[in-house]
Amino acid sequence: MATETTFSIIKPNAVKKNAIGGIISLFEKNGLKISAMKLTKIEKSQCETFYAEHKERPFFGELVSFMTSGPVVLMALTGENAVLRNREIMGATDPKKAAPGTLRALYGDNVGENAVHGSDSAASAERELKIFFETKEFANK
Ligand code: 3AN
Repeated sequence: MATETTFSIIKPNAVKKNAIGGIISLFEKNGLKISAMKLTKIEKSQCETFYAEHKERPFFGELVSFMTSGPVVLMALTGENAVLRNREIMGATDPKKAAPGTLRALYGDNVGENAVHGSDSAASAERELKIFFETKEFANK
């Protein structure tokens, strides 16, 4: 399996409840390396670009307003099979359906405020990393 890099966001609800350390710790324990990271607030227009595929969904406005409501942590995660591994660590979108011990079960509040985002494919990861990070050279040693 090749080493790859995926994109992750620690969402505003998780930052607010002091869960940054707990979340990063679980990534590291599961073999993913933080290869880029920033704590910032996302601009509305950038957030709309990021979630463009959900533009027609009824929750789009709510999603953008939540994601821009407070600081988030943007990360590149690098490791073997990183896209899939990150999805497994996060658990199902709805925290009520997420397996015990996954990030969304541990820190999610509801389907919108579900603590973390993770790219759903290698192509999405590439697109999303490009939106938030200038470099393509993520440290993976
Ligand atoms: P995932 O993030 O697991 O790939 P998607 O792609 O179905 O899940 O959802 C994209 C984003 O939209 C997620 N961050 C999630 O929080 C939000 N979302 C999904 N369904 C709802 C909903 N019914 N109400 C509010 N937000 C939602």
